[in-house]
Amino acid sequence: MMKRALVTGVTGQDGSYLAELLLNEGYEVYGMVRRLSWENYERIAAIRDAITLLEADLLDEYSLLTVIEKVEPDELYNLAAQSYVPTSFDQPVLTAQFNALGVTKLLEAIRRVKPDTRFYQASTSEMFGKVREVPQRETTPFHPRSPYGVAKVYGYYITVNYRESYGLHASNGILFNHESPRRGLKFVTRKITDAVARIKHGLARELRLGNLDARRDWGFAGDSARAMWLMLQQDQPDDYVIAMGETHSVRDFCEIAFAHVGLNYEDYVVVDPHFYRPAEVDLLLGDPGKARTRLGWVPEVSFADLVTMMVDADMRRVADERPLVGGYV
Ligand code: NAP
Ligand code: F7E
Repeated sequence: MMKRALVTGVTGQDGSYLAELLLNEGYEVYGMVRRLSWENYERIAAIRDAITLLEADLLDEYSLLTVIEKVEPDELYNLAAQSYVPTSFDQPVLTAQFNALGVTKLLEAIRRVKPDTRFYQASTSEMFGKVREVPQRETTPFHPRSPYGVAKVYGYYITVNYRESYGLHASNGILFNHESPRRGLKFVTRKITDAVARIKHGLARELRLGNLDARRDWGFAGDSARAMWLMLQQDQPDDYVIAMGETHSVRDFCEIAFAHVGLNYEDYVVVDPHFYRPAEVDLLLGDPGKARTRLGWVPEVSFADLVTMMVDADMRRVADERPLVGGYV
């Protein structure tokens, strides 16, 4: 019998890659979507007819119970979240309701309806925040720097707690930043590659950014989706850091992205304090050793290839004037 997987956040960047991977692995794929006044299925357009979409919301535990009763999933991947760090400073309560309590609601629904469901929680390197050691690994203490990070620490520990209390097969992927041509346009990588394309095509003159010295361990979202799936194929649930093991600054990203189309970023990038955060995460660098050894996970796309993949995709989109994927700046 085909395995059934339920993906929350299927309309997001990661959900779309994961749903594709699960289809390729032979799963019956169900995606949870919330009701919006306008369908935002751009990222899953290519697989829309191959998956089943069901409406529910992380805020509404009854809708989660109903979806789990209907699907009876073998695996549930919880990718739904308010995922933009600056918004978490403006909407701290809503962020906690989605990213913290939403996880409890899902775990509790699984416990009541189908406790043998394997559960993946989308945890994040933002939990390390003001980092206590470099590189960060599974044992590094957390020190989140935003309401987003704080809420995700709750999501992490409630997942560990349901594993320890009720024996659920529940795992945390502690994923470092991962990007793609499907990344939302407000995140810094996609903001840069979109601007490079618009500047190159004469549609924009400058790019306004915040802290150019922030450093991140950036990887490709398709590689990250494989890591999520691998975690749920293990006999025992556990927590894993997923990272490239390299760190680069926002400035480095700009330099490579502009240079790829023959431009010098210094001629176009303007630092604008409007994009500074109340508290910054200065440096992230992950140690993916455990994932490599235990899961056999190895990323296939390098940092440089990721940047050029994103620039090339935005160059094609801007040239074709295709509708934007991931929202509008
Ligand atoms: P994303 O593109 O922003 O997608 C978020 C998804 O969550 C969207 O499908 C969104 O639906 C859905 N969602 C938001 N609020 C919801 C609610 N109340 N009920 C139901 N669905 C809701 O994020 P992503 O980059 O794919 O990230 C996926 C997950 O990994 C998130 O939990 C994020 O926090 C975490 N994470 C991401 C990274 C990264 O670098 N990308 C790293 C570590 C962890 P709509 O389409 O309706 O808005
Ligand atoms: O910022 C700096 C900014 O918004 C990266 C989410 O997926 O990854 C993501 O969170 C860095 C920060 O991602 C601009 O200050 C400078 O230091 O692309 P970002 P993020 O905050 O790291 C983690 C792992 C998640 O879990 C989150 O869900 O870039 N930066 N100038 C800027 N950032 C933005 N957005 N815009 C700027 O103009």
